[in-house]
Amino acid sequence: MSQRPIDELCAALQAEFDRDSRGKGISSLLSAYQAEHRDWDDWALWSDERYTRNLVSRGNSFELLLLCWNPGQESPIHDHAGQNCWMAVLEGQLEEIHYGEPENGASERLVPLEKGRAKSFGEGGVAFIDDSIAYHLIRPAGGVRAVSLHLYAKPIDTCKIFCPDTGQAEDVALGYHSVRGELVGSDSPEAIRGRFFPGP
Ligand code: CSS
Ligand code: FE2
Repeated sequence: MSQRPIDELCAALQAEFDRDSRGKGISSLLSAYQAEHRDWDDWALWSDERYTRNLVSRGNSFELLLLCWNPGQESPIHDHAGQNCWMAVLEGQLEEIHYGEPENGASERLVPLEKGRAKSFGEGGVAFIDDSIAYHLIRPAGGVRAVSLHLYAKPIDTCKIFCPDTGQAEDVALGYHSVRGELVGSDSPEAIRGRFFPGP
């Protein structure tokens, strides 16, 4: 049986991390996959409650997720737990807004997060971020739903989300809506309830 193109992509991503641990060629691999294949369509699932996180593959060096966004849904402002994050738009358009640390640094005073640049990524576009660049918020643009492929290296199980008005951070657990097309039951170990994850 021939391998699914998305699994061939995973093998190529693994080979790239083995070759260069910083993942220099990852963006090109994601972009080439987007241009040629639509097999991800089988595993795209939407929820009315919030954007969904659907696992494609997870190993020691990275996890690959399909995120499905309805118009009006958005991520909280978040960090990436010290890991690298690549985001490739498969369908639709996604807006990314950067946020920086509040200027008061370590002081107790509550100040709004500093808003940075906003940028839209269309089909085939690939964004990269890590915590040294910025925190960010992602949402679909143009009033239509969107699908994106997210690669975290290494996998991320928890991250911080930030209140834009006070800069206050909160730790959240990240869970999956589905794994390779199979919905995750709410009593499963993968179904960690968090803000990034559909509730009951
Ligand atoms: N980090 C968010 C998506 S925006 S990169 C998540 O994994 O749910
Ligand atoms: Fe993110």
